[in-house]
Amino acid sequence: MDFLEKIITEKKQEIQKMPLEKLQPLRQTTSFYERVKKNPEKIHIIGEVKRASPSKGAINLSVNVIEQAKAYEKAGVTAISVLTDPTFFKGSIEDLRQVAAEVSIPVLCKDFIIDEKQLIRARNAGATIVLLIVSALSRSRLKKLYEQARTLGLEVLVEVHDEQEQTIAEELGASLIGVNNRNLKTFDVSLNVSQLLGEKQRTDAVYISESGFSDATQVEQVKDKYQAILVGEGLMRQTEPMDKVKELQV
Ligand code: IGP
Repeated sequence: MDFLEKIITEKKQEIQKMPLEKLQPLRQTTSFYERVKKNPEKIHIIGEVKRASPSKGAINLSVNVIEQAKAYEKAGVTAISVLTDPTFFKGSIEDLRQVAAEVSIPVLCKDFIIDEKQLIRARNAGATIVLLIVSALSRSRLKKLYEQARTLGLEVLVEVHDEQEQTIAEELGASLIGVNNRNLKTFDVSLNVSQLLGEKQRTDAVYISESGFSDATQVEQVKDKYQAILVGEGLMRQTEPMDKVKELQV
């Protein structure tokens, strides 16, 4: 079983125990899409709160998520991503709730979403963006969850890793398309993925290059084709995350 299959199996059990929450009001903020389109010159950064990962183990388990998120916001990130998976990433929906209560920019719920209950829970905790991973979902399920998320007023980051998945995201009409440089089945990371798919963009979506960024030279390599990058580990290992955000802002 590859990692993705493993996490989906685990996720199904997590969801069985998850109550269907009563819908709370959507947290109000200017959309990520609008923020990027209004300021197309700069490379936008999504700073991620990531305590651990299945490929790296512990990254920063005892991080103060509020301080971390505030530092990102102060340094000028356009949105904050919070890993909420407990089993493999040691995150929680409470991490997201705390962050969303303390910042005013968009917050992305980073999880393996396969059920509408997760969308409602994310929105109630203050997320305004949710992640849908093409390789984790059937096409019909992807379409259904995408529509449900949009109906809930959420922005959807549709994550892809190859050209076929990119076409699926584009045909879905996704306005945020994330190209993950990490293969979720093998954990291999390569910016070549972003460079290759960068040549194939066919929509006016905001394209986001995700994973593996730790210095400005890497950002230079993708900034012509991508309007944004998503950075986790590269910020979580810093004692001064603000300085790192500024350094990556090429
Ligand atoms: C961040 P990195 O290499 O900067 O820590 O990566 C982010 O892209 C990564 O956490 C991620 C992810 C995902 C995690 C991208 N897609 C899907 C869980 C699920």
